[in-house]
Amino acid sequence: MNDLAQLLQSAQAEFAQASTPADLENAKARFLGKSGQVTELMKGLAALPVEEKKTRGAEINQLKQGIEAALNARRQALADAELEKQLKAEALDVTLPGRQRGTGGLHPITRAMERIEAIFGSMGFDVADGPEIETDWFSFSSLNNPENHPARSMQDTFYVDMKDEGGRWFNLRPHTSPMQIRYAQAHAKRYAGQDTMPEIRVIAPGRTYRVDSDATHSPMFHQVEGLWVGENISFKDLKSVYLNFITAFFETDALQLRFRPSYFPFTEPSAEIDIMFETGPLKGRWLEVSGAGQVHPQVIRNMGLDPERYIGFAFGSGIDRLAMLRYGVNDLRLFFEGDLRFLSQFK
Ligand code: 2NL
Repeated sequence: MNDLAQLLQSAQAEFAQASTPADLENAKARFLGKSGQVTELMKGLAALPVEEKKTRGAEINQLKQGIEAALNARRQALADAELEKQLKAEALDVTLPGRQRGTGGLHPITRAMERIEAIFGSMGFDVADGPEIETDWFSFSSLNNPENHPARSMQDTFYVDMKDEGGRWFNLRPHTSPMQIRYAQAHAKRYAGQDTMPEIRVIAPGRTYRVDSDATHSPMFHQVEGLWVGENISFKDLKSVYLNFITAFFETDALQLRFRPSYFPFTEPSAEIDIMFETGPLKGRWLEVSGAGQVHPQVIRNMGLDPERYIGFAFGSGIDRLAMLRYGVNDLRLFFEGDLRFLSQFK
């Protein structure tokens, strides 16, 4: 093998050994650079006789081309390897499950409340909303509570460290009745002086507060009250409305309704409403679900209406209890702990 073929071989070997583009360019310089071996051979041509210069020059050129070809081939191979590495590093496993966008859900109490609003809405009831911090008058006096009634005591009602215009402490409303009094007052005012007034048909769902905390009582709980006042609204309307509500809420006709005599300062006569499922896990047990009654004449008067002309019924039900029965929840506290293992079951 002549010197030129050997040189080509060693160039190919060095190129093959270069594992990075920088190594390769250094190897190239050793052959084709300013004082590279091929360049030195070219310089040597000057000293040769003309004939030999021609053939030797052609041979060196051929060598140079061979080396450049080897160089380019190695450059391409290194670039390919680099690309391959990069693709591998950035590879997407399209068979992996995608990242899920977790979907939220409404709280079961909210769901129950929305169902209640929809059912009463279908019977023509409006929905009242109002403050959770109330005056003594709206929470107690307007509802005919006597001055010394135990509900007014610090043991039963939460008070706020602030007094109203009459010098009485504000309270955290212990029921949603104040919203109905406010609603009825606005209604009465709006139609005052007119011959006829549309009936008042409203429910008041919302948060309520009492000093009470155990397995079945939370200091913050939810209530829905209902009010229907007109010129001829009686207990039979209460019974049909409540039966319609409860069968729609529990999505069953297989239940019975029972009224038991009771007492509230704001209704007369008053009743407790019990229901009994005829099927299912609670079958045959009477469950207390509401208090109700005919609105007391003094309360009608406090709404700004004439009790000689207007009469109606009101009821108050615990939403938490209804939601427990509806969704099969056995501990009230689950609603208020915020445990996702519980909450995520409602979607
Ligand atoms: C109960 C008792 C009741 C009412 C609430 C009411 C509201 C107005 C006027 C008259 Cl504006 N009454 N509400 C009436 C009877 C009973 O709730 O034990 N609820 C859980």
